[in-house]
Amino acid sequence: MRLPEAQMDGLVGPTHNYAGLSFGNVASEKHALSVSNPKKAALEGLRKMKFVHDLGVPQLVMPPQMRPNLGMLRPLGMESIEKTPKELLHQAYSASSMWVANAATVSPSADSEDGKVHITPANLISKFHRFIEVGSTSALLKQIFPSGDFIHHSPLPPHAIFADEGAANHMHLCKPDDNHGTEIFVYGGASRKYPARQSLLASKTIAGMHKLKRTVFLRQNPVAIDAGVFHNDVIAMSHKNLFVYHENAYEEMNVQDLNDFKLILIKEKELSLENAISTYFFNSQLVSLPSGEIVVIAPQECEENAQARACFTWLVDDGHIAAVHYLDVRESMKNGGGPACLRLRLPLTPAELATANSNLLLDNLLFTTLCQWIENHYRDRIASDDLRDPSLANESIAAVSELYTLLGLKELAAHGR
Ligand code: SUG
Repeated sequence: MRLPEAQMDGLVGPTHNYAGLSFGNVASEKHALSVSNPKKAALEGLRKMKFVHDLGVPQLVMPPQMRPNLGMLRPLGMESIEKTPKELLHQAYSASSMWVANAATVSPSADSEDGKVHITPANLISKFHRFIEVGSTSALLKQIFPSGDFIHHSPLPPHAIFADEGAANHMHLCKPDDNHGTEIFVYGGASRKYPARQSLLASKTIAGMHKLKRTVFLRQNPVAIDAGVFHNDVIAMSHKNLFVYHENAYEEMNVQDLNDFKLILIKEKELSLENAISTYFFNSQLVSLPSGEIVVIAPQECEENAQARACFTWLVDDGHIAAVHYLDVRESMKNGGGPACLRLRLPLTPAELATANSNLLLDNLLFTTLCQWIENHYRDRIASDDLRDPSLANESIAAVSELYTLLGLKELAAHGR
């Protein structure tokens, strides 16, 4: 029996809504201004965490950030929710910190010359509603991993040349029994339609800061970006020595660099780019069980799509994965966030994991407590006009404040940008 790679999920916050803020993310654009259900969203995410915990995988909870982000609004002269322009309100209210695959790039100690775990919070420069997560994310990560085994870097400078979206564009491949491996960084190609959200300079700078021994840099295929692949984790999935990717994922790929690993190419005729994006097949979450077997947690949408279901069936039949579990995270999916977007992988040794803030480690008691907290505080509908309602602001801030106390975390309300 071994310790599987730990997972940390972002708990969906009480202001989860559909504001159409992410140009290039087709689900976010499609559902812009529709009515959200924050209670359902938070419970879906929490049930996924419980499912992973029940598989025997260590599961941590990353709490939501305080929204609306008054620390961002006040210096801009916005003293009242009623008078704040709608487009700014949408930014201030976004619960986007739930997608912790964009929180940071994490490199395991085995990959680094100094034998430390390196963490660089993403600067999220491409979208303003995400950029305002960065201060609180950095502070939270330090509270979650306070030990000297972890090196917390500052986010890269907030400029487009350093555009960085964290683990969603980063993969770590290694042998099944050895964390020492190769880190793959994926950066944007020259898209004609949508902006690329990760720059090569950002990826190379992080690789240098993390003192990585073995790296590979892959350029995204602009055809994929233009079809709606705004992050690598929408077109490839990986875990341990397994790397599954779509034919149209990269501009070119030197497979010699990845000879040590099991590369599985999914062809366009097996799963069209369109179906890959609509089902979020590649945003499935691969996890190892204590037995060493790899299982996958896939969005429910994959079970309902013949091509995606068939691809999973052959991955199981050919012995690459032991089982596929389809879970419903539809509220998050409607904003372009699947099972893998909701989690940050923590490839830690047992000793390193033991130093993490244990208040955030999910167990049956914390699960029940969080379910109750959600039931007590969350609305089951938020429409765009509700963002003007000061009582939504007050109740959301009170709820998150209560949660921080409950989890023994320092209040982060003061963090603006
Ligand atoms: O940054 N959606 C997120 C989804 C992030 C998905 N993460 C990964 N692929 N790892 C984004 O585009 C939409 C919010 C809105 O429109 O209200 C949003 O931010």
